Amino acid sequence: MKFKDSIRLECKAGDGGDGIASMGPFRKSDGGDGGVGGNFYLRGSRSRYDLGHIRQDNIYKAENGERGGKNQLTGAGGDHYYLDVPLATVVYNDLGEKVTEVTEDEEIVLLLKGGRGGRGNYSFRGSKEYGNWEKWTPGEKMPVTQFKFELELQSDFIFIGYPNAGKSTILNELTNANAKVAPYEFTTIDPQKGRLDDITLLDLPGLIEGTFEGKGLGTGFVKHTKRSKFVAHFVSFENEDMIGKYKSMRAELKNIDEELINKPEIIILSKSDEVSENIEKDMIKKFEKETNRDVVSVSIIKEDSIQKLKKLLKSTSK
Ligand SMILES: Nc1nc2c(ncn2[C@@H]2O[C@H](COP(=O)(O)OP(=O)(O)OP(=O)(O)O)[C@@H](O)[C@H]2O)c(=O)[nH]1
Ligand SMILES: [Mg+2]
Repeated sequence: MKFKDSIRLECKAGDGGDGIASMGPFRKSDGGDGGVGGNFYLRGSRSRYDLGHIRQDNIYKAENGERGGKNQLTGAGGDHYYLDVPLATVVYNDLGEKVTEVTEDEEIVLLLKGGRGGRGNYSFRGSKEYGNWEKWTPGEKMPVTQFKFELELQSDFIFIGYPNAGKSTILNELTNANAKVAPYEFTTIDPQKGRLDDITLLDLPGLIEGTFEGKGLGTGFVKHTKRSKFVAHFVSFENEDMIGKYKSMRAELKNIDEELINKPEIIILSKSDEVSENIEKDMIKKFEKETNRDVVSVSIIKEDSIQKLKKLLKSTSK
């Protein structure tokens, strides 16, 4: 299924129930008020991956309030509607103005308030209108409202690097994720999420020179980098000039979105099994000197390197 990070949706809160006119014993008005309509809520769900579970051809509705009853009975309130959304979901109205956002698991945000119930004839007692026993008012009718939902994935680390650097392999190794891995470029088309204890990792499609101009898979993923705290920058030992590759990726990131190079970054030198240990150690030193950042090397076949990487992710995100 295609990753869905943007949808248009029609939502509606429940209508208020009508009040009623009713004549009780001794010709006394006893018609109850209508019930209040259900509210429309959004509920944050950490386990939702995208907006794909929401059908756009549906109008999502909260339940209407019921009519009032005889004997001064107020109608039942309509049930609220809770629409589960992934994190973070940002909601815009049809003028493009931001209405609200949902950023926390289980967070409940009111999107549309249910309609007020109408008045039954009993409620007019004591007023001039009481004489007119037929007096009642309708419940408040709620409109269908158009929204745009935009998903902006939240994460602690985003995985960034050239295609084929081993990003998805490492994501799968560290987390419960099951991202596709293959020995060719642009295997990952959509962002892939995984959790390492309480740390969220987000594996992004590989980037190349010119991505900012639409080459490769383009920059559609950029909105999913905004809410990440750190960059995990992958450079594979398969490259002859690793520092050069690193620098051109940084230049590319700057073109894509200036904010990307201002985020705190750790550097992961991947596929360390491709070189000797001496080359590996030298390269770590070179990168540390050049960048002044935390640098680790990693190989999928070296368990101790995976443990080291885990440690670095945890200490960085603290
Ligand atoms: N030798 C070696 N190969 C690896 C290692 N990690 C991953 N690979 C291989 O490298 C290839 C690419 O791995 P992916 O995890 O798909 O790379 P990616 O960075 O996610 O690639 P894109 O999704 O295309 O950006 C696969 O054939 C992996 O099996 C490693 O530590 N050592
Ligand atoms: Mg991948």
